[in-house]
Amino acid sequence: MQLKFISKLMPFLILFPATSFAAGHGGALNPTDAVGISFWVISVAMVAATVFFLMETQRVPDKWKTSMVVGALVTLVAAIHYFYMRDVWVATGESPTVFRYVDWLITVPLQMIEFYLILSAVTAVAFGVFWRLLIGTLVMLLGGYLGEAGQIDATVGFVIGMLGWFFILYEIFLGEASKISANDAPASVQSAFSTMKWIVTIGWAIYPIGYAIGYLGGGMDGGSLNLIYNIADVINKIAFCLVIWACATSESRA
Ligand SMILES: *C/C=C(C)/C=C/C=C(C)/C=C/C1=C(C)CCCC1(C)C
Repeated sequence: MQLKFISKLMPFLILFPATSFAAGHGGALNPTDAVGISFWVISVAMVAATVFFLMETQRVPDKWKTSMVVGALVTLVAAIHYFYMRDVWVATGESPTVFRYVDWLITVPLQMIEFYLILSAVTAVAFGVFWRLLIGTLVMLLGGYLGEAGQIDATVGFVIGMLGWFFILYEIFLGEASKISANDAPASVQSAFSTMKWIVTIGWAIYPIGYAIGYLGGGMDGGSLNLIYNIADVINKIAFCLVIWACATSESRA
């Protein structure tokens, strides 16, 4: 009873710190700064998505609640990092690389957990699925970070990152996760799994392409790279979690 009450208040509890972060500390946003504005708009969209997912959590059947809450955590964690990243960008004009990777380090594993959760909402799933997706994520992000931060050669970092990503793709296209989805999951879960799988393929491809142009190819200014990463995050965070929401609500109607 009490828990239910608190959970109803959650979305509003989140709005308070969010609006205080939103006030910003690094000074005013220049209306001609497209990158700064994209940080701003996306941070607001992440807060809105968080409230939406938390409210909707109360509407879906119990077995879907964890997936929905994890989805809300993805957008909440991203919202907070976006407010900070905007501050760094506005105050210094530099890429907030560390914040970006801290955000990815938290939100990408949470999204990998989602693959595990939507399957385990409907059938028994070995924990190895989760571990393999997690390890792939860590390798991918570690390689990328060391390369972007200049700790290792940018090409080596890229190759390590790509290997981690391919490992994830293998698991969801051909590995155990894909087999569980194909053999044991109802149609609604299969279709969510499939859409999420394609987001991880096509939506995620935007990041290595940005990295490659920025660090390996002709080079790109920090602003453009941030804009590319920002747009990719809208697809890969908000749309990704909306797919889970759609699955949970269509399952519950069925
Ligand atoms: C919400 C944030 C997401 C979904 C971030 C995803 C990031 C990637 C898929 C990054 C991938 C990279 C490679 C595949 C190669 C090396 C460089 C990276 C880290 C940009």
